[in-house]
Amino acid sequence: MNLDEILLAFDRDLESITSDDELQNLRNNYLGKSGHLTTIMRVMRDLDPKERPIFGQKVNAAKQKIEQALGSMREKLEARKIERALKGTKSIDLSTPLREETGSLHPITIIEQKIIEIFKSMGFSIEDGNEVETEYNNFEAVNVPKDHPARDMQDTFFLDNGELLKTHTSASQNRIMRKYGAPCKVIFPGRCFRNEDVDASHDNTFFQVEGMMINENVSISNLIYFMKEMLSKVFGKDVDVRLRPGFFPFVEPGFELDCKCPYCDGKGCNVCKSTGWIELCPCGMIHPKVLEMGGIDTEKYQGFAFGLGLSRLVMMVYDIDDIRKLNSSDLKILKDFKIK
Ligand code: FA5
Repeated sequence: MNLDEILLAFDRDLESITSDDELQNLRNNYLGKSGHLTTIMRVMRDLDPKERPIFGQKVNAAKQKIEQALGSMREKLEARKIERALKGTKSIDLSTPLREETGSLHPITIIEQKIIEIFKSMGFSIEDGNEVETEYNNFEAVNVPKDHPARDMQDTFFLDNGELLKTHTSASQNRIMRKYGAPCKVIFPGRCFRNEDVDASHDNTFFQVEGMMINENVSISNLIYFMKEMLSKVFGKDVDVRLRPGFFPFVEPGFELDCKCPYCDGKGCNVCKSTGWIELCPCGMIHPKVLEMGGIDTEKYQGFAFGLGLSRLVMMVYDIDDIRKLNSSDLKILKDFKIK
């Protein structure tokens, strides 16, 4: 074939192309190593030297023409693919207003982050606890030996391997004492699990924030100071607290810390059930046995610990009437919470 015949044949072949593979074969047939244009270049050798440049230019022009035609065909094939994909789908209305639905933080996360920031600003370190724990850390290390009646206070999910889902954040106390030694100021938020009947204020999965301060001369007034600071910052106003005696094997003395209802300032409302006070978190001076098991010198150091019910605090902040809403996957409920 001469050059004109090659171009005519190419045009004819191009018309029948329907796929990317066919297009690639066509390219190889004309521009490939043994393609028509490559082959015809060999003719140059037999030409009169004067005619060679003219012939070379003609071959290059033909090559360009073929390249362009192959490019256009590639675009056509792409367009056909898109057309096929869109067939049967509804047409797109570009004038439809954009639906600006963005994700939001879970209310537990919002308050947890707030508490973390507040305690950080007061010099506390933040730690993460395990959700699967040893029986030792969850019970023995916090002075709840086997057969101690206090174990019944926290119905436990045991795992087949003898470990358990931690029933309280206190399960991390021993590990953290061993990590930090004394003195230390640490808070450790975490998810806890209890195998108990669920109702509006009890869930089998809930969050606590544990706090611990160990140093020389630490007393319960340090605890009162930090809790007042934290609550006043969470509620954005001065909040009073009070202590009542409470029993927990890991603290001595132990207390229940109540805060004056921030909604009615102690006058009585439906949040505080007309009592003016809200039971907020158990706390106390860490039992010397617990400190010893954590490797702390009890001659020199004392400490306080508290176990704040984070899920219950979140319910209070956002006026949520049922704790189970917090673990629900219903976005209609969860998206209503805005950052306070
Ligand atoms: C404890 O868990 C102790 N470890 C707290 C502690 C730490 C005391 C350090 C002293 C020193 P308690 O079982 O009371 O204590 O739980 C603490 C808080 O967790 C409760 O006040 C409550 O707010 C929350 N809580 C307990 N059980 C549930 C539950 N089933 N659902 C939701 N919140 C719960």
